[in-house]
Amino acid sequence: MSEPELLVRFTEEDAARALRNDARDGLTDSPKWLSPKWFYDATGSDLFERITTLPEYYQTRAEQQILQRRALEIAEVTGAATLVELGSGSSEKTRLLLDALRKTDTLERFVPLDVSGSALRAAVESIALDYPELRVHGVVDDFTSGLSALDAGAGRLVAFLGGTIGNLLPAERAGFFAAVRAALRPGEWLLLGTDLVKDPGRLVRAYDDARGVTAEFNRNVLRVLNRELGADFAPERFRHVARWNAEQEWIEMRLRADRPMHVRLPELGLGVDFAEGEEIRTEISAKFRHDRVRDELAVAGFELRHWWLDDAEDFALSLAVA
Ligand code: AVJ
Repeated sequence: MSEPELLVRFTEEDAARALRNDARDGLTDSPKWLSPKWFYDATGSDLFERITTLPEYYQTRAEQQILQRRALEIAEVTGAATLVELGSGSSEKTRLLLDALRKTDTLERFVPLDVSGSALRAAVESIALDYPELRVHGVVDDFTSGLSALDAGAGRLVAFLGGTIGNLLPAERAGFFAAVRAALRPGEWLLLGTDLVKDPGRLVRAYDDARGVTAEFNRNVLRVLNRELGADFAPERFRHVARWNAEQEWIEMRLRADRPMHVRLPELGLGVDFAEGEEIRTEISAKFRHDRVRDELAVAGFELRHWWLDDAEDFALSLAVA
């Protein structure tokens, strides 16, 4: 086994600066917003792992089912020498791909990229142990801001799983697809997981589960601001709201102040007022249809070659070529 490498392009200081900028921009805007990327401290990551096991949250299981069935076909079609995984999160799905690519015997390198250095370090160590024939090069970076880490290597397959693409606004999404395409050469591949438009009742329940895990996950972002910015949010005074936006075809998560409040963020020299019922938008999670995925990829210069669904047709895995 060769020692796994870890390249830090996004440091703790970068993260701290980005959080301060986001919190200042979002909490002084009208309506107020916060970026979903700040959900994922250790507690938030644990809460998300719990979400993926909830009966209402079908996405993770659906994507897993598709990957289980299609991983070998993906390996055969792409013949990838390098697997790049963006926002690498749960390594279980990654292992399905790695196992398949091991069978076809083309893979040389695995490049997981994630903003969380601690999560990535652990993932890189365990993958390197289990796949000793691979070179493992972890990259700590924010995939929304830089993709030049993709530069090295040939025969690349870029995987962006879990439906995380849905967290980007349409303009950000277009920028992201274009940046991935610009980093690739013709004939290289993108594997993309997208949640699909479906009955709004089911969608809302997936983001407002009976056990209240998603509500805690949502409120956790306020705890992150309290800890990192010395803010004095009272998270329990904010109600979790999940709403289907039919026009935009996305789920919105919000936090609604249950009374007028003044919140101090001393590290920003900022005080923020909330009216009773005022909301902070904390996440959008866009839901897709085949034609939108195909068209948005085409605009960026990708051709959609495969579109695979789970049995319930809840989730899609797309394989596109540059
Ligand atoms: C990890 C971004 C795919 O949007 O469904 C889960 C995050 N938010 N429950 C999603 C999330 C609320 C999740 N992604």
